Amino acid sequence: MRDKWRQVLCDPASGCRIRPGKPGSGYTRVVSPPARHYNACQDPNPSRLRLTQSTTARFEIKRRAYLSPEGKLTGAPPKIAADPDLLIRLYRMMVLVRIFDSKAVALQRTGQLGTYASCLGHEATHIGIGAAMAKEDVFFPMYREYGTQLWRGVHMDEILAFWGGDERGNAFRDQPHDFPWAVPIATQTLHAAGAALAFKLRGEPRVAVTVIGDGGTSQGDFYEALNAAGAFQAPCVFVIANNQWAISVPLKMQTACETLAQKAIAAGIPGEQVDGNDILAVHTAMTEAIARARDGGGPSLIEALTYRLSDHTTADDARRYRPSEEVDAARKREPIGRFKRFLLTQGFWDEERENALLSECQQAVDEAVRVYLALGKPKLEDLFDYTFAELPESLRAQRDAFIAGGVNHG
Ligand SMILES: Cc1ncc(C[n+]2csc(CCOP(=O)(O)OP(=O)(O)O)c2C)c(N)n1
Ligand SMILES: [Mg+2]
Repeated sequence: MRDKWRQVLCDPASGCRIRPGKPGSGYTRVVSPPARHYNACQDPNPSRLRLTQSTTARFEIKRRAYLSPEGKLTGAPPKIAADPDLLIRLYRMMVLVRIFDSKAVALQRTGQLGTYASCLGHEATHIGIGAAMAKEDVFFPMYREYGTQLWRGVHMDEILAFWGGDERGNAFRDQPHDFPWAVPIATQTLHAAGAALAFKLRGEPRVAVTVIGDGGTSQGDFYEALNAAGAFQAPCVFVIANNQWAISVPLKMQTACETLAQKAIAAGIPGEQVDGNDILAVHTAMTEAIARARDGGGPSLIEALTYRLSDHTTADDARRYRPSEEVDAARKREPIGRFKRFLLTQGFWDEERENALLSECQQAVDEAVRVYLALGKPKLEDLFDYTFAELPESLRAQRDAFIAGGVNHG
């Protein structure tokens, strides 16, 4: 067989390009990957023989940021920057969450709460997500997105009850459609994709929003959820809260990918990175993605770049594996300080209002703690009753035995 353009011969058995060698020596193989040359040999259309390899698609990942770590606008402001009422509501919630978070850690340290997963440093990501959602949308959290949840109407005493080991904390009294916390990593992404498909099939204009960590993106469930949402064009927004660590595993050991947002490419859905410490960026990216999903434009993936300023949970000591210089550098980019500086320079905020806010938040947190501590002991059967709408027959006996042996527990 003869490749007329390159004037080389092709070995039909191996598919390799070959060139005549010295007389009498037979053919000498030309160094050429067989797979690449195979196409040329098999192609019945000689005019395409030049294209042994071509580019079928190209991708790029965009990164969005509006506020520098100093709180200055880095370019044209997004729409939300002209809405001072909303900006102040966002700021107030960020401050409340931070005060709540530090109180929850203190409760655990004094034996009044179980293990607790802090959200220190994630405030812009979490609240930016919540504020972009409509009430009728459904949120599928992992285990530290209190900012999203509080914005959506979950109560601080419910969060404390959950981390106090009380199932009543999972039954949100003012947000009954949102899903409870999902500690098994990545499972919530499958729930979100499934619910989104249900919204689509029922013709409901609702969007499922879910959050996963950087470590969670290595789980098979995550890829399955992305793929299914893409295949069904389900109204689902996936957010990766990339806080750079999965307990003690740093991002560079988690993946060879340059970005986590590019994981969207294999699912055929849009993916972008945002500065997760810039609430203007998170809110704007989320608003666009949610609107697209609601209008039938399908799912998307947003990677929010942030940093876990705390230990993984109160059961962890990050000083054992994380350089303090890295944490110090991350603290300079944290979300609340930069947003406050922005509000101050815009004339939307002042120190008098700040002081009033701090004492209001402290009072609200103290009241939530009072409600939590007054909740009383949960019932043993809550473990079953808050998990199943209808208990499967096989578990009924277990439930009865558990109650009967109750004196030996808790
Ligand atoms: C399926 C599963 N495997 C392992 C764990 C143990 N585990 C709990 S948190 C965690 C790390 C998660 O890291 P990441 O997804 O980055 O979220 P982050 O905690 O940093 O917000 C692991 C491995 C788990 N909960 N579920
Ligand atoms: Mg992480």
